[in-house]
Amino acid sequence: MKLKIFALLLLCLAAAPTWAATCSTTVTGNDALRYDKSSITVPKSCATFTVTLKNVGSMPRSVMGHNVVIAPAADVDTVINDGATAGLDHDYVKPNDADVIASTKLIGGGDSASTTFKVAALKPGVPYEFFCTCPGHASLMRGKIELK
Ligand code: CU1
Repeated sequence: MKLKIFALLLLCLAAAPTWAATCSTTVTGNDALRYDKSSITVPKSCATFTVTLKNVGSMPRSVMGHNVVIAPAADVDTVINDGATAGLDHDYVKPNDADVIASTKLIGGGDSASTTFKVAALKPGVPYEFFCTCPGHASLMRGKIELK
């Protein structure tokens, strides 16, 4: 009996690290206009959350650049259009765009970039998405942000 309790205690201790929320994630983007994730879970218990993008393709930023931009689902089209106007020099994101929660730089093959945002910026009940604002990419490079 005592041995069983001891074994259970050991199991609990082994599981302990999984209790802490992970406040970051990595997403890859490739030359076929694909992220490796269709959704990103952001734990409510995190103060901040970091998304790292790795462009695993081989083409330069001006040809097959990718970024990760996070915005309310309702504002995605506006953010993409404003980004196209802002152009490559601004990573296809309008400077100080109030609709944008977070955005990485636009990166080419072999590069990586991160963005960190305050989780409190995500309002409960509002659907958010992550997407690439390089013109034409978001039709394939788009996923959901899930606040949990
Ligand atoms: Cu892209």
